[in-house]
Amino acid sequence: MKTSWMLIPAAAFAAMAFASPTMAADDEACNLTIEGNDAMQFNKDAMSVPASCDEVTVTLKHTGQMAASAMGHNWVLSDSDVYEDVAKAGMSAGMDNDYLPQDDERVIASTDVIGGGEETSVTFSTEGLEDRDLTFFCSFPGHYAAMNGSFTITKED
Ligand SMILES: [Cu+2]
Repeated sequence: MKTSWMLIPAAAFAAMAFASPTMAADDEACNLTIEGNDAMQFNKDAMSVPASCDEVTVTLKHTGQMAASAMGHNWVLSDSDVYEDVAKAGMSAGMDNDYLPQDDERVIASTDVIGGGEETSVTFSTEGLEDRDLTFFCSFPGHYAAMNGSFTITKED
């Protein structure tokens, strides 16, 4: 995925320029972007998508300059009551496994670990996620306590 990341801003710009107001509103709502930086911070502490999204794509941009080995970030989604356990298990899984326990069903969705200037994304189904208390976080060792937030699937009336 890393080879094609430079194409994404151009595509997004084209979509903004040419989409009519009524077109693709649902699609845009199903595409979320979040940034991580060199100060071990996400730029959001809450993310949400409408329940009409069958799939969600989350794009993570590392706006810093530090290497993935020193200040790597990923975006991981788990139930809120287990995310800390997943993060701790990820610590011992190591960088080769993107600091996540492998084949662990508690990991609902996850991106690669990236370093400064990089971008990555993950697409996942919202099936079965409604009404669950979800938390997104970074599983890089020591980051989850500062880098986490709520993830909500909002029902439309
Ligand atoms: Cu991180």
